[in-house]
Amino acid sequence: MIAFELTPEQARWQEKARDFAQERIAPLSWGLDRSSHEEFPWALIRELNREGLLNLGVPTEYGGSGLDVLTSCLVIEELAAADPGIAFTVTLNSYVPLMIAGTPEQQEKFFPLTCDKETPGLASFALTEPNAGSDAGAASATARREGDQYVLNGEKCFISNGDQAALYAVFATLDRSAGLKGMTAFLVPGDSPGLSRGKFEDKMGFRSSHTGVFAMQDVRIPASNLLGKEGQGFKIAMQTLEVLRIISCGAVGVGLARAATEKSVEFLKDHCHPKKLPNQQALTFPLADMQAAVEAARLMVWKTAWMLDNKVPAGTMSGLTKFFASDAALEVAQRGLQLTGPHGRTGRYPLEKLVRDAKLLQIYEGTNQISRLVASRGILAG
Ligand code: COS
Repeated sequence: MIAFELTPEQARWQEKARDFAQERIAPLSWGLDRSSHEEFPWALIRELNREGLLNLGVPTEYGGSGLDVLTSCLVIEELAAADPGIAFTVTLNSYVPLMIAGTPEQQEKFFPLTCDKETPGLASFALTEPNAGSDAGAASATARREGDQYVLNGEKCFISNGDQAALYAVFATLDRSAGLKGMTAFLVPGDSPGLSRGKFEDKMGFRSSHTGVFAMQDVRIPASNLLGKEGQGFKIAMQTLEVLRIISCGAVGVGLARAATEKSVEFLKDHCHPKKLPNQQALTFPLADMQAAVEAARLMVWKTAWMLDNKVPAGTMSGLTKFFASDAALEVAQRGLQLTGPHGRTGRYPLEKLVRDAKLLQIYEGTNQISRLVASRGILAG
């Protein structure tokens, strides 16, 4: 049985997110993009937290909103339609490896770092290194066991919230000779002695979110901060990415593409004769293509989110959805920019910004080449 109706609860979250996004985020989006973005929008993050829109997937008993993946995607589409970078920051607090692999004791201990009602912290997924991007298994950060502690060393780069997270999920190897089976995941609080954060990247898009480097020099953490078991780090990273590719890329891409379409419609209505416009097909046919892309990407996001919520293996769909939704977002934003012309470089019709944001969707949470690799392997495996 297939039903596309939202439950009353889902519709309530969608409406709440839409209202907040349009009233509180949209007016700030252009300024956040244009500023030097040294100031992280903490005031907005705290507001999102107060509204229950920051720790979406975290169980309510730990201070989160307890949403499933599908409902989170509805919320994220709304936030992304107002500002994709802010939506992206939110997604990292919602489905961190602590959600996926943390024990109840670890969740009880660490979620207060990100869910505190007044001073919520941000979470970070720290996998990438200067010499290990697409080939995530080549990560060379090390961990060694000393008594009842682990000692971590190494450098991580291109880490979202890397310059300021309260909690990092760090992937490091206990045994380089064991390859992927040596990779292990650890929970590292941001204030751990020996952890030094570098400057954030001055990047082309998603300028309202921060991406940075951090280094670990003999960072000591209790053995109880081991996430999963020794050697399970690679699997935990892949499981996390399977979800993030839907919520951080798919749902963000749908919101971005929707905003690009809506802004283009607004522009055409503002600038064209209302009676002539419907017959000006050079202007209106692109709208049909743009809307088709939004609808198709949304269906893929909803289906994959449903699969994740219902524990249906979703690796292939996650890969397909990631590249389809992000390719669609870039295509739609570029078409919108072409339609709006020079007006598309302004804050009123910010298509140029959406093009820059959309390009990054094709790169993060695994490049679209990696997504095609994951999906095609799944197709061949049947
Ligand atoms: N869930 C659980 N386990 C998974 C999994 C998943 N979604 N995906 C892979 N695994 C397991 C495999 O089953 C395999 O385990 P076994 O050895 O026990 O069979 C193991 O992980 C290795 O998988 P695989 O053989 O596919 O690894 P490869 O090195 O060939 O490929 C890719 C891994 C390239 C897909 C991986 O490195 C990757 O996703 N890279 C991109 C990293 C990325 O997205 N970085 C962005 C970080 S955040 S911006």
